[in-house]
Amino acid sequence: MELTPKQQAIELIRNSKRILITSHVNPDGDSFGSLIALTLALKKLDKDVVTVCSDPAPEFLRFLPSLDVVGHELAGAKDFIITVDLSKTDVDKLGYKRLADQKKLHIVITPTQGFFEPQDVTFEQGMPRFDLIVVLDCSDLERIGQIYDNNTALFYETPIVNIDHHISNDHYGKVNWIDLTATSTSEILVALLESLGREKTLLDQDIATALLTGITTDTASFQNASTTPKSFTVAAQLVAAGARQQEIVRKIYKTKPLSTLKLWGKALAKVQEDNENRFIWSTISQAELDEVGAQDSETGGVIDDLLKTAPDIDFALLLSERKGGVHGNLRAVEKGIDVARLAALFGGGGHEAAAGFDIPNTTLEAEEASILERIREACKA
Ligand SMILES: [Mn+2]
Repeated sequence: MELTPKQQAIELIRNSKRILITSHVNPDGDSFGSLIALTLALKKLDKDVVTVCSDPAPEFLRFLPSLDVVGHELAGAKDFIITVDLSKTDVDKLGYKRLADQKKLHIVITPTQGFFEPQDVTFEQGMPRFDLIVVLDCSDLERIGQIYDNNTALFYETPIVNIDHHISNDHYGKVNWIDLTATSTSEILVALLESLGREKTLLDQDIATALLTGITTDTASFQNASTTPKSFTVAAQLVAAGARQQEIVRKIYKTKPLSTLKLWGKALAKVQEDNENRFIWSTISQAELDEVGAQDSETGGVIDDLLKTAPDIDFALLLSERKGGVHGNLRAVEKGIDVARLAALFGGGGHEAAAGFDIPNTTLEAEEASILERIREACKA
């Protein structure tokens, strides 16, 4: 009988010793929650784990336990091997000397007798340092960012387990565990940890807190249309395992920097509605971000906390200027509205209830009207 993706993922993880774990750029609560949870759990299983994300955690996630298990650079993904032919003479001593001023390293080989010659020495790249790569919450490999760009060969040479809940996932793994009914990757990981743990539970207070953070942020506190009975069951299980739910709510929803509140003011003052196509939209320009001293990442909350609360709409759209381009954020309010389909019009992706897109090297002024026009056309189609 053929194994399910879940069973294959579990087999691969069980049989691997050195595991690299990563996720997407612009990380959110689900990517960091799942990165931390899987790292801590695999360490309990005595796996040799390296976890990296191309970008650091945004400010609102800095309360997460064991945040420092996630690095930002992948150093030495492969060893460099120097081979010395010992058929003429053997090695008596081996040492090295670092020439700091010349940025050089001398490797000193003292023979037992005679001498070594250049032709006795050969070089090669070692095997990748990992048996397995687990990519979390990431619809395609490019979304991993510089960790992928700088180590492309590693990603081709090493088997990948791809665990995600986005409909736009392009199945780049050897094993693709894509559960579209899950609210978040963190929710999928609860099932993974249950199976990996076998006789004793891997869940502890920190792991449960990290996973509940992912579920909470991806469902906007269980408000999104994607919230299912199962997500409540899983959340209850995590709270029972010691997840610090009040801390999550306090840190994520009740602590807003003044800059975020000012930004909300700007966005709210400009909300417009399209009654015919049942959506609302607003914009945040780079000048407004600068004026209130807010970071790009603070725009994310605007759509979840404010725009989605409007009555009688199917979805909300927020357009913001980010990194020299225009970023679109879409949220479904009514169940059955698929905003990933709208994001795809602009080369973006996501899932039914929440999606986004980026149009590089442009401004709001240049794009706003044509974006709205294409979205209206798609609404009518
Ligand atoms: Mn997610």
